[in-house]
Amino acid sequence: MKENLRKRAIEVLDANFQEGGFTIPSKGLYPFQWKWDSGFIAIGFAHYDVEKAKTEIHSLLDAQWENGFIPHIVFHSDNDSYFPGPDFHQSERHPLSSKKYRSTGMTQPPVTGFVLQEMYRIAEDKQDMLAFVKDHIDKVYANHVYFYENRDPHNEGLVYIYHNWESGTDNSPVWDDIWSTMNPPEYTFERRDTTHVDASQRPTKREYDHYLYLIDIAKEHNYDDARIAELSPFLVQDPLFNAMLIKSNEALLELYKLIGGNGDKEKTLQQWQKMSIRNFNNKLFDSELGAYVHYDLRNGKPIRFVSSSSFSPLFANIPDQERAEILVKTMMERFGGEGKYLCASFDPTNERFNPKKYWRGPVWINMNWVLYYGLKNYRFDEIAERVRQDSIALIERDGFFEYFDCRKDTGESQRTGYGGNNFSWSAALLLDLLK
Ligand code: 2M8
Repeated sequence: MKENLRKRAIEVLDANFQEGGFTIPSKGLYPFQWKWDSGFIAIGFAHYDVEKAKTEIHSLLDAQWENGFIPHIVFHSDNDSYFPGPDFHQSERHPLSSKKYRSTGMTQPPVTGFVLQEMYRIAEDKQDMLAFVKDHIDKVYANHVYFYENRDPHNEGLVYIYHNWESGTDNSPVWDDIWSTMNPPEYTFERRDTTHVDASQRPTKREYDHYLYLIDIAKEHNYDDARIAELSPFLVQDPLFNAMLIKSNEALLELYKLIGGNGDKEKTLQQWQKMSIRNFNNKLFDSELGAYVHYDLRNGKPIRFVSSSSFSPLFANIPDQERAEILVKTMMERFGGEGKYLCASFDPTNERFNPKKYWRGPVWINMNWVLYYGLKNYRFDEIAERVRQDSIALIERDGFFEYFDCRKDTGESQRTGYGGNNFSWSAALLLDLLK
């Protein structure tokens, strides 16, 4: 059984690997390289094809801008099956953008640091992988410098995102109240996602108007970070995004120690860690909800909802043990009921929860992977094991889908894996969870 799943996961990943040396998340729906997908995919490859894992990360970092920024999509090829493509994003307006690749002018959660460490952990030939890490780590470090220098206007050690696509959790209900502060124009455009996936499982047309409008504002200012920080109606400190940054800081620190001779960078990383972890705990923990929440930097207030992002700080060792216990209690009470697979992407007890709609409720394997290791960090071994088993069970039930219905009894006659099929990170992270 396990062997069969493993074999199928490898088939999915290999079929999505492209000649240009990168892997698409899912055929048709997502035909380019995405930043955080790329990291999770490399972890999967590391289990059976180390060269592909290296190629994946190398090609992502090859698209880095001169200011250290790494874009959320690298448009390696012309492909009109995705909207919005490079002609809409026009990231070349930024003077320091890559001259080699077209890309978006927004980013995604900074996973690459901890991905390098995972690749090192998994690799059998440690020396060979350390040589790869040594050749690439400074680029990842430069990406963190970019974040701390350009995305942290109040020097809190907490970086902002200016677009919901930067969060990775695209249409989370967490953003609904921000959308209601905006009134974007009605754009005329041809959606491509809904030609690949049932529209009821994707964001609405009106939500897309908001997404496009935010890009237009950034474009108008040539993707200048300071102008965006001043003007974007969407400016959020996201617990998931910041937890990924903190986890990657920790990974870079440990890898630099292994490499040796990088005392200055180690010192800077330690300073960032101290400030980021302190302010993360002070600013983003909501003791009434018993969870970390997003902070709306534009409107100066917390966004008080519990989502799977609320638990991601466990992965980055951010809470102390006592707080970790509170978090897990919240997770089990709201998300962990008997009839449910862990872990829904949004609070199942909230009226905004939708078990079929993208980031408004379904289970995502990448988030489960983050939670699995997070729970292990604090010795919640039984719950961690449940997250692992649930991830495997969902893939066995539905296949290698993009997201899954968390209800054990859905009452549906139709399949309950949603979005894109043969989805790369579901396959890649299953390989890691299976061993
Ligand atoms: C989804 O996002 C893209 C935009 O970036 C889309 O809907 O077109 C998200 O799930 C995101 O987290 C993911 O990286 C991307 C590719 O898998 O798809």
